[in-house]
Amino acid sequence: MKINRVVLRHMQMKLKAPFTTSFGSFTTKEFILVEAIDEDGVSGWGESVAFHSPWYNEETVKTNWHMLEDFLLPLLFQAPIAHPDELSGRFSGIRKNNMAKAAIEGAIWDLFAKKKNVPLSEVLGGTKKQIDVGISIGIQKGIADLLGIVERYVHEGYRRIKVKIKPGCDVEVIREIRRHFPDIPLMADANSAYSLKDIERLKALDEFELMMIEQPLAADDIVDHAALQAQLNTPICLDESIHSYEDARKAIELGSCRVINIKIGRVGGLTEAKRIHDFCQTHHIPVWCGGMLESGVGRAHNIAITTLSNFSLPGDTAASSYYWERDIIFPEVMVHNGTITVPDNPGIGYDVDRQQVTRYTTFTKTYRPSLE
Ligand code: OSB
Ligand code: MG
Repeated sequence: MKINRVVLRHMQMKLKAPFTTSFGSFTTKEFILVEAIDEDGVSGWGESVAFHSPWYNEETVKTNWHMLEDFLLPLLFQAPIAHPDELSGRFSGIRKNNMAKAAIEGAIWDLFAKKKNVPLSEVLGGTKKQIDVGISIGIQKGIADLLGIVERYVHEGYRRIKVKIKPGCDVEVIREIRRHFPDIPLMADANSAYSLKDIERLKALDEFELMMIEQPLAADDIVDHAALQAQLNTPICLDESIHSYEDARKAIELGSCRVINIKIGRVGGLTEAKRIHDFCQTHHIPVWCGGMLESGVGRAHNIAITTLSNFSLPGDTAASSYYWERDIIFPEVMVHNGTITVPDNPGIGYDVDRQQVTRYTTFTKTYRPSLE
């Protein structure tokens, strides 16, 4: 593949309802949409999952734009690409900035699959034709609101319910959900809100038979998580702590978790996501695909990677309509009885709706290989 140009678009999409975690509330999603166009005029699409502010990790929309403009796109333009797997090597001189790397790598994967005329899921080695999905519910004002929302999505058929917890908004909340829904597949995500000092509170969650507790301790930790996992019956799932294959290998070796949430952006792209998936499969660690409040483009990439066989637990890829009044892909992502039918069109398998893209674009810039 020879890339003729890359268009970066700064996007702003209003969420249907604010999404609240232990770090605060979102009302609008700001992100970078990446379009890579080859010499034949074929477009591949990617999405940066970095947020406006660095609460989830150290990256932001602005740092991603900077990394793409000043470092990653010049490396991309240096030479043609035979296979997207080459990009992780080409970018290896740039430390971290995984979400920026994944954004352009994702566009190249889509382009690669489109040139081969096969679905992205298939070029990644996925075989599932349908995937099971769950839903992630943000922190609500009161327990009554939360129970109402749980009821709604259980009724819609989502395959598991995830709720956000933080100190003071945990054991009682989970107890109440369990009282009303004794049998639903349920899990809790702490987004690093606890430390080992809270071990008794976390142990108190064991009685509710959660599928797992996601990222209870610090975002950069795998040592304390190992100590905690040794004391808990509930499996720990790591999210923020896993940035690479090497992180996954070390966490599994230490016993820091029994499940891993793979987010394509957090680990630097689909190539690394697949490596982690394969390693976890060999070591009997089930994985699932996390979410970052993506637009349809990011959602399509998540669906494609989830078709790999060790994505054996429902992920966070909800229907487009959970977050968006109107998505930027056509058709939008639909969930029926907790499953998504994997598209069988080439590449990401959904059409990007350029009219909607334009509507949500705040500014755009086109990059080309320099002429020497
Ligand atoms: O920790 O998984 C997380 C959203 C933003 C940042 C981090 C997380 C989340 C979610 C929602 O839980 C995932 C989604 O529905 O896209
Ligand atoms: Mg999480």
